[in-house]
Amino acid sequence: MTKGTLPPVAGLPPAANCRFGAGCASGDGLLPHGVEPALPPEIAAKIEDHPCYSEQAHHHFARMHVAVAPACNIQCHYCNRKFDCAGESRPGVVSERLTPEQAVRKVMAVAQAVPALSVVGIAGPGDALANAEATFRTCALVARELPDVRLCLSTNGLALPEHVGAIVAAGVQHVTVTVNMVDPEVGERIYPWISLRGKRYRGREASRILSERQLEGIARLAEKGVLCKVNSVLIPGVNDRHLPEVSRAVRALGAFLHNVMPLLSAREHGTYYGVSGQRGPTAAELEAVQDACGGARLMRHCRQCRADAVGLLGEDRGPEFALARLSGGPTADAAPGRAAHRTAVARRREQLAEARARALREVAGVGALRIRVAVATKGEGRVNEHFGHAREFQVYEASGEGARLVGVRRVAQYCVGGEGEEDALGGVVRALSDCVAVLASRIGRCPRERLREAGIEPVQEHAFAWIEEAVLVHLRACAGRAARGEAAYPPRPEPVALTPEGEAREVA
Ligand code: CLF
Ligand code: SF4
Repeated sequence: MTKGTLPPVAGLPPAANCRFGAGCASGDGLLPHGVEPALPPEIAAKIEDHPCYSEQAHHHFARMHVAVAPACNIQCHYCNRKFDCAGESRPGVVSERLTPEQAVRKVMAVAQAVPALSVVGIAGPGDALANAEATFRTCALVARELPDVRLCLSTNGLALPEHVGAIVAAGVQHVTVTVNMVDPEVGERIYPWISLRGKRYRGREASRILSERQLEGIARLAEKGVLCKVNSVLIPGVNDRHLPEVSRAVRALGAFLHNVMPLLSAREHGTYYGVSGQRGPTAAELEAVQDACGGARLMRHCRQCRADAVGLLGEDRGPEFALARLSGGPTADAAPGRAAHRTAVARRREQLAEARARALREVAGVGALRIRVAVATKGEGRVNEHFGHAREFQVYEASGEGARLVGVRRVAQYCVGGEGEEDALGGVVRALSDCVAVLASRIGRCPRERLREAGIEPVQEHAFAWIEEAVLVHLRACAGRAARGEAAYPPRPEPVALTPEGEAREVA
């Protein structure tokens, strides 16, 4: 072994040691966080401020959804019409459905208050293209008022082929298509029916038609230069083994990005799957399928947002902009604020690139050591959230090659109204059970003790540092301890199987 290199550490849960072996850097195309695969400049320009299409951008830019699309033309077994479109949204009632005119009023109000706003999306609560008139009118109104803000649509794809021309004409450059199967035998376990040109189709035929039209639509979008993201809902036992084939098929047609999301299923949602007991995947199952789908452009930072979400991903400021709270008066031009924000982000990105390069030099000698670290952040790419205020943790995998985001774990907030919630703390500890450390700007005494008991090192010394740099500096510290013959990190209890929301789950 070369001086300064370390073997994988025995006794760690598999996730904390190298899971990728020699293929990590080459075979599956996984890249360290912050390193986008080389893209043609015109594509890079299209994603640099889109928080969903670029993982880097999600630290700095906000999206808002306008709920102008209530109807749907298909039925998914994971959807209940009372709830947001589960293909793009976390189940939860949309607070208010909007007309295009109301939507643009809301967009103007958000633009005033949120200079980070870069994208306006239509993602339900039904299907954007099953409500084509309202969708395209909204696009036209938003484009007229805020020409520097991107337009984004989400659709199940059934009505996509005949709307590609309208999408291009509306100036929409980003379209998400939810594709859960390319095999109608799989599809008939997901879709009971579709409705096309006034006729209802059921069973395998419904899925065959849906799949053909989804794939045709994706190919046409690619031909027209519209960036297409494919969302797939991972349904254990239904399409888990099938999704790599979906990934290959949609990429072959020109899809830019694949986003594999966990099925959110609970009896109280009133969905077919919820009522029939179909479970969602564990965090490990989700990650395994994401890895199997591979490819450099696999989205791992999706938050399954509501169809009326506002703010950075992971933040929902929607209630602040309810119609009843809008003043209705004229609004000032917010474009200079957005331009200033973009300039500030460009500066931050330069600083981040310097910090990344510095940190990579620091970890050059850590050998095969590979760890997982959870980070509390509220944006800007920094460790800048208190442990007790975090409602999610970003999980990074760090090695000598760099740091990359592997997932986001949602948790119940531990500190509410100044009081620590014991149950919530237990949930956070379980959700982070595959991590050797948690980095936050501040961690209280109680959670520090509890984290240590669970073998997770509480780390506050990187408060306000760049995330990547902080994660890599922590890796270096672990390596240094091991080089001195000490434990690289606290002893690890047995990991538990977790849902992607951080709940422990029995797995047969
Ligand atoms: Fe919205 Fe979707 Fe556009 Fe993003 S969300 S319409 S592409 S602007 Fe993003 Fe939210 Fe995940 Fe969607 S995090 S659910 S992928
Ligand atoms: Fe529900 Fe969306 Fe499926 Fe339509 S496409 S049934 S709104 S999840």
